[in-house]
Amino acid sequence: MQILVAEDDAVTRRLLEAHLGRWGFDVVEARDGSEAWQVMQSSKAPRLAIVDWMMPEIDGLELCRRMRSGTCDQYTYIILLTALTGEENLCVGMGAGADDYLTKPFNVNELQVRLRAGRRIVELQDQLITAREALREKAARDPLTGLWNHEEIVGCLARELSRSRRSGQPLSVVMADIDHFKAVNDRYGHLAGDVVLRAVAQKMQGRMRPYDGVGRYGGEEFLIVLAGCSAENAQALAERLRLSVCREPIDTPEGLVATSLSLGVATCCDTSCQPADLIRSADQALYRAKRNGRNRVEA
Ligand code: GH3
Ligand code: MG
Ligand code: MG
Ligand code: MG
Ligand code: MG
Repeated sequence: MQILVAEDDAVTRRLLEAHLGRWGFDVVEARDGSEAWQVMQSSKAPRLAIVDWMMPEIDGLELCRRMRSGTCDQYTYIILLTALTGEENLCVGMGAGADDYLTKPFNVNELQVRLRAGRRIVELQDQLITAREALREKAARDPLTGLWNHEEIVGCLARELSRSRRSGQPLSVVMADIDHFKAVNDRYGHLAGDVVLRAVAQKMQGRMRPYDGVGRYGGEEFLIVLAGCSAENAQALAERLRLSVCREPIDTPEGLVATSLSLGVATCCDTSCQPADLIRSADQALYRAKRNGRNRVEA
């Protein structure tokens, strides 16, 4: 684990570095507060810090305040290490944002156990962040297909649309609907229907670029958001999707199920275009594809 040592006194700094190196820490040294603040502004800043109070320019207190001002990406556990003793100084130091306070000359064993406590807190926080990210990801997915759920894909469309407005890049969407899916359920049962849904979703996902958004818009309807994709390219992609689904039947426990998709394509054509406009146009194109015989692409 990386640790920042912010200390203007070379002797103390070398002493600290020797101990920390022995305890397995990867030491990042700063010879004053400004250097320390530069280190802390990087996205890979150390999560533990030993900070001296009295340093030229930016002192330890000011460094603590800046580190707690909300501009750093992650939380860093700070041990303030200072020759200033007494309860009053301790209150000022911890009031500025330090997590712990140690006076010089410091006891090596005490520093080691206090660092261990800091490390526990940093590790616990990392576990919480990982768990929260996993929950957020899970909440954004459709449980049956693993695609983005309705809210997420509509949110993705809104974000990509405002991005494309700023960049002037085109944006296309595809609305895809499985043909006669009710009949699949009626004939093979809902479990086989679910297998078909998952297989179609997998085929779609497999054909997308990593930055395309694919979501389950509703029951057997899928919305695809294609950032930077022209009308022509979106139609070609929709056609490839159509072919990949209708070319081979889907293997289910109830037997092979022939499946096809109807697809509607819409492309953003002016800066006033809203997410709802694009969805409406894609829906209308999809409706034409159904009316014109299904298993086809319309724009
Ligand atoms: P069309 O070609 O006009 O789209 O006909 P369709 O039968 O596909 O369309 P319709 O809207 O009449 O029926 C959609 C069916 O999709 C009805 C519904 O039971 C089924 N469905 C929706 N969600 C699921 C699901 O999660 N699992 C299964 N097995 N079926 C679903
Ligand atoms: Mg000093
Ligand atoms: Mg439908
Ligand atoms: Mg359908
Ligand atoms: Mg229908």
